[in-house]
Amino acid sequence: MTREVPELAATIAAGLRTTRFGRPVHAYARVTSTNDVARDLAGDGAGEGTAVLAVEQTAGRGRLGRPWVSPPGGLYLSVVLRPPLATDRWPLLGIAVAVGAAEGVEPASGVPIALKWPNDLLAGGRKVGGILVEAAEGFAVAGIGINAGPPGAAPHPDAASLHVDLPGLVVAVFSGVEQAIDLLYADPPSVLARWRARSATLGRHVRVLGAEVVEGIAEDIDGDGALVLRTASGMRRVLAGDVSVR
Ligand code: BT5
Repeated sequence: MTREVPELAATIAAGLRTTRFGRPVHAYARVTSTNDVARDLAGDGAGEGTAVLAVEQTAGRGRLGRPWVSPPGGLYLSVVLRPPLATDRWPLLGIAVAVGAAEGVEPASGVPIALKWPNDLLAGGRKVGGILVEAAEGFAVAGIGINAGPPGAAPHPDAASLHVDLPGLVVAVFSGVEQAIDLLYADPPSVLARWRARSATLGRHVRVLGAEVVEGIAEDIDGDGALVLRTASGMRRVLAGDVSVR
């Protein structure tokens, strides 16, 4: 891990409108993955909302060990969660964090944000952000990556990138995610309703690559966060996978 960037942490702290999220926020110039640093802090007892931000990641990751390209300019943020929920509800954390991130990014950037199941953020149909929730004993770490930088500088083919003030984006994401997580803890169905309202997946003919390939019309997201598909052979639920629109 490299040096801390206290002036960045201070700028964000000065703008925070949350009660827990980002309190505190640790900012670093460069880390392997902000999820690794947040996991260590949580293992040492850090409370819910403790956050790690990095200017750049050298080994940013997505789901299933896939890489997350993380050059300077983008938002790389991880937040410690201590959900007061039965662990069979924890798959909903990623859904809630995606809803909250979208609700923060949209007003901060002025760009409409849609959600692709399970928790990709899309701008203009292209992936502009992703969420990686990693669970451990008694806590989870929610990793949030949002592409940002100069106009036209997307870090990945087919990706979108936002031209925004980064500290303002971080503050907005903290607010959105705290609200969505609080809503999840109090009333999970209302988070699902907010996810549906932003969905770019429901109603589409999709192919889901998970434990197996399932193709059909994406009808709904159920109370477990699973995607419900109408297939040629009946209704199917898929708990994890990657969606492509047919
Ligand atoms: C995700 O995985 O979308 C979750 C990404 C989470 C990143 C954050 S950053 C802070 C925290 N620390 C971490 O180390 N991770 C979290 P997944 O759905 O598996 O998507 C990964 C795929 O997206 C890759 O295989 C690429 O095809 C593509 N990709 C990689 N980098 C990208 C980028 N910057 N923008 C758009 N797509 C990208």
